[in-house]
Amino acid sequence: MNHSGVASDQKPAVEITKDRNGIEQIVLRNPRGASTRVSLHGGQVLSWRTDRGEELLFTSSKAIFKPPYAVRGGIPICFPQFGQRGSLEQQHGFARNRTWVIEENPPPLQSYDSTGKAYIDLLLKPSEDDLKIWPHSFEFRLRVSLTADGNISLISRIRNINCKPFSFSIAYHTYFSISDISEVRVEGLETLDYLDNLCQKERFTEQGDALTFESEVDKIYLGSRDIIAIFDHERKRTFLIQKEGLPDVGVWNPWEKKSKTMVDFGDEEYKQMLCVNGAAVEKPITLKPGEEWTGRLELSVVPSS
Ligand code: TA6
Repeated sequence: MNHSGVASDQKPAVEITKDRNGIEQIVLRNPRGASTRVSLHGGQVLSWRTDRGEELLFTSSKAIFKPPYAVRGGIPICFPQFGQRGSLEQQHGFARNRTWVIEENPPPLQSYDSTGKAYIDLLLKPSEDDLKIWPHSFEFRLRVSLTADGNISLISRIRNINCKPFSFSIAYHTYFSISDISEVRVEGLETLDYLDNLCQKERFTEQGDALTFESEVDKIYLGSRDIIAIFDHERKRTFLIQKEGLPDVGVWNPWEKKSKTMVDFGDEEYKQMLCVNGAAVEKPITLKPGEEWTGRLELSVVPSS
């Protein structure tokens, strides 16, 4: 048995590697062979594979894997803002463009926990330059886990270590890999109000049917239930999004015209992806000095007819 408590012919539960730019990545595996891969660039989940090695998250073939770009795919962490044009360098904040570190407590090469879950704890703190553009000291701890069933969970704990309150927005900008955007429907957002980014964030109310897609969509659904389902009819599978502390859900597909304007996205790739993002956007979260916020997202995939 090696130090991770895994038979020597098995790969370790937690493995630290590097990408082609020398940026550290952590691979988490479960005993059945499912895996997920997280980059220290942005604390971004880049891959989530089934025990048969099937990739469940979308990453563009034109993605740029080095700063200052966020990788176009996986699960970028949008913090401390989302969809705001203005002071910060990017509309979705700087967390996804920063180098995170591995928290050594407990040691990262820990084997599975008692439930067969492999996990890694990452930490982001603002640099001096970050504090110049966003003058609020924080500690952002992110635990990425892969369960024995092959589900991934992201638990964010954001603590205000400032001497005055601050507010933030957050989104897990999740790129799901799908068979064909015209074969997909989303359930759990019916009848909710939403802000439409294609209509100057004007507020509308969703109709009573499941969402299907025939054109560009860029909406933030407000006050949603804590479980959303994405049915991929052709692949006969359903993604389940379970969340806590994330009242809103972003839904985005750039469709054909917008795709052609994105250098890190293929012209036809809109057909194979859909973003459904657990978020807290409409009402930013305010933390008093010393206060900590926790937000959880768990993704699973189940067979469906
Ligand atoms: O998820 C919705 C959205 O705000 C879209 O408007 C689009 O800009 C997308 O995020 C991607 O943003 P990014 O900054 O990653 O290119």
